[in-house]
Formats: sequence, structure tokens, C-alpha cells
Amino acid sequence: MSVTIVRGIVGSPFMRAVLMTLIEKNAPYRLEPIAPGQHKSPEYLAKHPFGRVPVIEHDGFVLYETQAILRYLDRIYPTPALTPTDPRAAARMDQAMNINDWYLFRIIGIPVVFNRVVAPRIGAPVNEAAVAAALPEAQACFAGIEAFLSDRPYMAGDAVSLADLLMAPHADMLAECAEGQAMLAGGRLATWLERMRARPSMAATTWDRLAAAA
Ligand SMILES: N[C@@H](CCC(=O)N[C@@H](CS)C(=O)NCC(=O)O)C(=O)O
Repeated sequence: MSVTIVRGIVGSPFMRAVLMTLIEKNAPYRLEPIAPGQHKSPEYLAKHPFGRVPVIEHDGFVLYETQAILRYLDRIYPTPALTPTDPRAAARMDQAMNINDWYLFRIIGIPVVFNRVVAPRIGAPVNEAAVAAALPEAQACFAGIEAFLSDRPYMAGDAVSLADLLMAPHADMLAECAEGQAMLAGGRLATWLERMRARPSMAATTWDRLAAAA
């Protein structure tokens, strides 16, 4: 089996989703971490012209955009299947993945999680005004995701899918700050997150574990 090379910045929840998927598939991979800022270098931009992380390389095939990467890995490594066969469950998976990228990351991740979790870790300035301004919409967004999950154990139904692997790293980071803990407190997403945290793929890819290995 060919080794998948994963390039990205340690701490990125998108990159963590890729690593988790590879681990769930028991697929060989090599993480090649890049330093913050390097994702804007000409060498990196040649692989990802939008200058974001992660990027994978598999047998010379270069691919960016996390959803595309997860779906590619699910196709080349069919077991365990991480896409439901039932059309409605598959639709829930797709829906959750877009909710992650369009709402959770943009409305909560960028203004709240970056300032509360990422900035202090990397020594960047914390924009308190941005956090305060984002919170009302962030809380409404969180409530919407909780309503979406409803009483299903996983995003798409009874089994873990790509949607859970994409969203769990974002939720796990949110849980590191007080604002996130208040949103999660006692709710369905907290129970789901605990379920996800019990998976070896999640335990193996924490920021600390990846940083220690890098
Ligand atoms: N749509 C992209 C989003 C990736 C993304 O935004 N990654 C963040 C890190 S979590 C990034 O590269 N940030 C660097 C920057 O914006 O300069 C994907 O799904 O891969």
C-alpha cells in the first residue's frame, strides 16, 4: 500500500480529520508538518494555491480540500466504510460536513476558537473584541448543530462517518475554552464528543501528541 504524505500545520483541525481518517482505515501515512507561514511559501502554494492546510500526496496525486481528501481516502480504502450506503444517511453526512465548513468553522472556529485556543498557544495576539462580537451568532450556530444532531449517536446515524471525523477535531478545540464549555455543557454534542474522544484515532492526534512527534 502506498504511503499517504500529509502536509499541514500541527494544531489544524482539518489536518487532524485527515490523520484520523487514515488511522481509522489503518492506512500507511507520513505526516510532514510545516511551520506556520510556510503555507504561503512558493513551494507550498504550488501544491495548494489557496495557501491553506492540509494537502496530501498519494502516489504522486496531490489533493487539497479536506472534504475531498476524506472522500478520496474512503474510496481508495473501502474498509471500514465511512460513508453510509443509505441515501438519507449519506445526505446527513454530506450536510454535516458542510455545516462544519460553513458554520462551525466560520462562525465559531475563526472568531472564537482561534482567539481563545490557537492564538494563546502560538503566541499570537488575542482579539477580545472579535470574540465578544462573535459570541451571539456563535451560540445560535452551536444550537443549530445540536438540533441537527438530534438524538442520533453520530452525525449521519448509528455509525461513525466522515462527518464525525471532520467535525470532532473542531468541537474538541472548542471544548478547550470557557465559551465552548458553556455551549457544550450537558448537551447532546458533549455526549457525541465523548464518544468520539474514546476512539484511538482521536487520542493519537491531539495537538500535544502531534507536536511531540513532529
Ligand atoms: N476548506 C479548507 C479549509 C482549510 C483551512 O482553513 N485550514 C486552516 C487551518 S485549520 C488554514 O490553513 N489556515 C491558514 C490561513 O488561513 O492562512 C479545507 O477544507 O481544507
